[in-house]
Amino acid sequence: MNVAYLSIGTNLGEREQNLAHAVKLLQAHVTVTDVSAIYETAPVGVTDQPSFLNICVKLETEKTADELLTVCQFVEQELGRVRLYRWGPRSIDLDILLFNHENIETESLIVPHERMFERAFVLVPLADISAGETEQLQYAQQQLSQMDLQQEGIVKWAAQTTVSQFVRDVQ
Ligand code: GSY
Repeated sequence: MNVAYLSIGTNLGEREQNLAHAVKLLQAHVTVTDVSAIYETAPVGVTDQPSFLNICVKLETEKTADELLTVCQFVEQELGRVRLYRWGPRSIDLDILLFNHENIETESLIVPHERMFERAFVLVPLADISAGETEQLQYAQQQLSQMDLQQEGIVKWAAQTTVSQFVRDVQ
């Protein structure tokens, strides 16, 4: 059994619904065990765009990392992912952050995610669903402890719930 963590973000359309939909779609392919609180986060990269809602989820799966990437891309397509331009607004974005304790570098996938340790919008929700179980997660905690969340523009938007509560209104 593999354990993976994903970051999910959205800043177009019905943002909260987009997140719930994404988690519901993931459940058809993997076992989502934990979901973080929802955070409203200031855009990183191109800053002149709407604020994001971000979450992280923890999942268990027999799939390989490459197969999990295919699932993430499928979920993005199912939700009719719109991405206006690189680093710009998008309806939904799923990134694999961690896959077990592995370091993966292929043409299509880099794990741990290249920029995760410098992004508060990733590290804050990740801290809700992890507790330093691996060296990578300990490093994530350490990086987070050095960040000023007010300055990073991170605000809790909705409290953490169970996964089934999180997807309860999705048809
Ligand atoms: O990398 C994911 C898309 N993205 C985000 C995001 O999810 N949240 C915030 N706050 N800024 C972002 N910039 C990009 S690109």
